[in-house]
Amino acid sequence: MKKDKVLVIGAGGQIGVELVAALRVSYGADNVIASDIREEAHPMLKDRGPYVVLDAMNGTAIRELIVKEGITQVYLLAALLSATGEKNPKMAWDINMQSLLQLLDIAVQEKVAKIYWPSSIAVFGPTTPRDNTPQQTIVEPRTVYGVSKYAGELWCQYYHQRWGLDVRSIRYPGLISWKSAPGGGTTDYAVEIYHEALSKGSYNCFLSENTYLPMMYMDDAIRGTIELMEAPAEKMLTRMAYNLSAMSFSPKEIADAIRVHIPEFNISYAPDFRQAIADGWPKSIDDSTAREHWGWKHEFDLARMTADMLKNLSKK
Ligand code: AKB
Repeated sequence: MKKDKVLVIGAGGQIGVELVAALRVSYGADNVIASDIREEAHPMLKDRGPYVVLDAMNGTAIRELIVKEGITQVYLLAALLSATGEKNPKMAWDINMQSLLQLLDIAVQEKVAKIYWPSSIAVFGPTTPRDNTPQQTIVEPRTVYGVSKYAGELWCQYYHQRWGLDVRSIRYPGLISWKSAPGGGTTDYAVEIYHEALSKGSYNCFLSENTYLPMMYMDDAIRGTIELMEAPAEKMLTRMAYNLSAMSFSPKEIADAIRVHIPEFNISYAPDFRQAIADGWPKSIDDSTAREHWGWKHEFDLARMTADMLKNLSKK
């Protein structure tokens, strides 16, 4: 069993519930503290290890917990995503930035060994090359979420260069999972579609049929995140977030993949404000830098993920 003491902030979200479960296997249940602003723990976090009610904006409470528990690694997952962020840009900026900046300071002052903070493909914008978007390219995000993620990446790099802080990050594509629901993202359709295929046999998609976006199954995302965090520091040849890719598909293609299992499944399209967000993002991602630096490899493609999603959601 590894020796670290880990704190996950925002553990009740789509990534958090699965990340906590995976970390507890490696570090021991008692050595991974799940925390979230919600009083009531997510069912996947209940009675499976320590749970603390914690506001990601409350630096005093975070510092106290880190000192009291001797925390050596923090994963900061609390954030407002792209679609929610556009409804309240100032709030998205405050939550996404303030939570990061105060944690970076606490980590330096309290000598926390490692920090994880997620970035996103939302850092890219309409002026970025959209096919096989490289690790380093034109970056002019047009959503407040993307602006906060890119600014956050630069802050992480700055704290590493200035204070030697070991802070690591991934630019997640859309994440697809059956255990927990996403909230407030532009890529959320790719989770909703499986639920409605099973419950209604049809889905009305908020993106148009040929909108390609980079996506990843949650199993790959969790494994990749832990592999990044466990990689030796000398392999981290960039301290900006790593591009990570697994698959890229359109609503039409995911519907076709579902029809292999549910032939009568029907999809319709009613694009809303999220279409403009998707149109400014990459269609596919070049993640060769992560593959070269620390050996990233994805396992799930669209067909394998679809079979797994439908099997598990049907049981659920
Ligand atoms: C979103 O759609 O906002 C997120 C993301 C790509 O970061 N899933």
